[in-house]
Formats: sequence, structure tokens, C-alpha cells
Amino acid sequence: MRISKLVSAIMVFAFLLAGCAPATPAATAVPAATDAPAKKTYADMTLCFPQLGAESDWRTADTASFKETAATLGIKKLVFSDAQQKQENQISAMRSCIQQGVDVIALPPVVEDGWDAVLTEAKTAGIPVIIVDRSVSADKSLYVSHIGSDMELEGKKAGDEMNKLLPNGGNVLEISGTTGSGAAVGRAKGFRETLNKNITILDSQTGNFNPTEAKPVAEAFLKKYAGKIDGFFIHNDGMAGAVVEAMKAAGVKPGDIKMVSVDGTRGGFQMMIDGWVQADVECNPLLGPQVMEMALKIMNGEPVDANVLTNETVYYPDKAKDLLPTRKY
Ligand code: GYE
Repeated sequence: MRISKLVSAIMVFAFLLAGCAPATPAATAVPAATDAPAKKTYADMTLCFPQLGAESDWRTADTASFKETAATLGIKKLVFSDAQQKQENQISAMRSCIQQGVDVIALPPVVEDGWDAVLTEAKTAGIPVIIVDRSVSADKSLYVSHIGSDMELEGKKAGDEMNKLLPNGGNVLEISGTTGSGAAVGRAKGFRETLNKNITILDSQTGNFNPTEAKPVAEAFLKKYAGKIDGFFIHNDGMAGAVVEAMKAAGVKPGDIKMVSVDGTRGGFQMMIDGWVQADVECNPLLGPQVMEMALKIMNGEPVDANVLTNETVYYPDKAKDLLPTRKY
């Protein structure tokens, strides 16, 4: 009974197929269908992610996002490495990925310059590159897309906040991120473009996005400019934490010196709750899902946008307590 039903179903299907078949002989139609390359899935993907370092909570969350997304989507392999903030390490990690013949490279460049040679090598090998998080100065033809934040806009937002915090003007100090990095360059530029004329940047030094390196900078600033500082613009929350420690040691009370920071990490939220930070400009590190989705499209020859910007906001102390438990990083 069942078999006869199956047979008649097959016959009906065959009949329908014959009816739908184009006038051309079946012999040419059939190979055309089977020749079409099967769509690649996440299970086919080997993604190279030469991470730049582990200098901040932002970076830790970014790394976790890539590892977790790779596991959730079930990609074939994530080739992960940590360059410890050294460009030469990132370049050799990329070269090793090119040699392995990975499908796509997602590169978070520690600095903007100096990528032309290795990007050309990837292109010659036919391996597409997505620039992730920070930007590169290399020609756009050397990579497929950039996914990340608008760092200049973040700097502008920080400048707006400082203007609001110091309506009568004043003196500010800046501790910037890694020298020559897209994040530090963009934030410094946007900040200067927006800052009111009655606010003076007394000094600016790098803390390399790293609290340990930012601490002595903050201590030296507080000594050198004692009594003259109205505001701090700090390029990330980790370094802002180091500034708080230095302020405590120098006897500065929360809010005496206004502080604007960037990232919106849990640490940043806690500093807002405790009164040390008055505005935290969000920078989203959870880039794994967007990057892997784009990598798959590229593997399947589908078009992708040349620049994908992350949607970000500014956080303030008034809602910090309510929002802290919801923060993912
Ligand atoms: O703000 C900082 C990290 O490149 C956007 O790098 C990123 C920055 C982020 O170390 O915390």
C-alpha cells in the first residue's frame, strides 16, 4: 500500500518535472543545475582573527565575542592569536594564516599605517580581509570592508560632553590610546573639533589603552597641574580607572575634576555610580556576529557593504545603577 503510494507520487513528480521542463533537451538542463556551486555554510568557514592584544576589558569582551560566536555558529575553525599590541606579531600571524589558506581574515589593526605589504600578500593569495574595530590607512582596494566604530564621532561626543560639564570653560588633560591607532587618532581629532574655545587642553599623553601604563601618566599630570585641572578626557575606561586611583591618592574627591571616558564597560558604569566619571561614550566590542555573517557572505560571493558602522550612544551617571546589571562587558 505504502510502496504503491510512493510509486505513484514519484510518477506524479516525474510527470510534473517533464511538464515544467524547458524546450531545451534535458541533457543540457540537468548539468546546469548540479554545476551550481553549493552554498557555503558556517561549517565550511576557517576564519583568521589575529587579535591585537589583551590591554583592556573592551578587548577581552571583543575576543570573547569572536570565540563565543564561532562556537555558537559552529564555524569549522577560528585561527586566533594575541599580538600583545605589537604590529609585527599581527603581521606574522596574518602570514601564517595566508600560508594555511584560511577562507577570510578579520584584522583588528593595532595601528593605522604599515599594512600595505601583508594586505597585498593576502589579496594575491585570494584571501579576503575584513578590517575590524580600528581603521587602516592602506588603499581600500586591499580589503573588502571595515566593521567597527566611528572613532572620530566618539571623540566629538566626548567633546560635547566636556562642553556641557564645563560651561564656563577651563583646563583639561587628555590620556590617549595607542599612538597611531585609529581609535586614538579619531578620538583625539573629534574631541578637538568639538571642544569650545574657552576650554584649553593643557597636555596630552598616551597611556596605550592600558591602565598600568596610564597610571604614572595620571600621577605626573596631577602633580604637574595640581589645582589647575577642571577635566580629564580619557580614551578608555581601563585608563580612567587608573586616573581614579591616582586622584584618590592625590586627595581629589569624586566630581572635583570632571571626567569623560570611552567604552561603556562595567568598570565605566561603576565609576559613574561612584561619581568619578560624568559621561561614558559607548564603544561596542561585540563584533563577532557581524564579522562572521559578513565573512560567510564573502565566501558565497554575495555583495557586502564597504563600511559598517556600529550604533553607539553615551551613558550618564543617572541611569548607571539601573543599567549596570544589563551590561555584557
Ligand atoms: O576603546 C579600547 C581598546 O580599538 C575601540 O581598544 C578599540 C579600543 C577600545 O583597548 O578599550
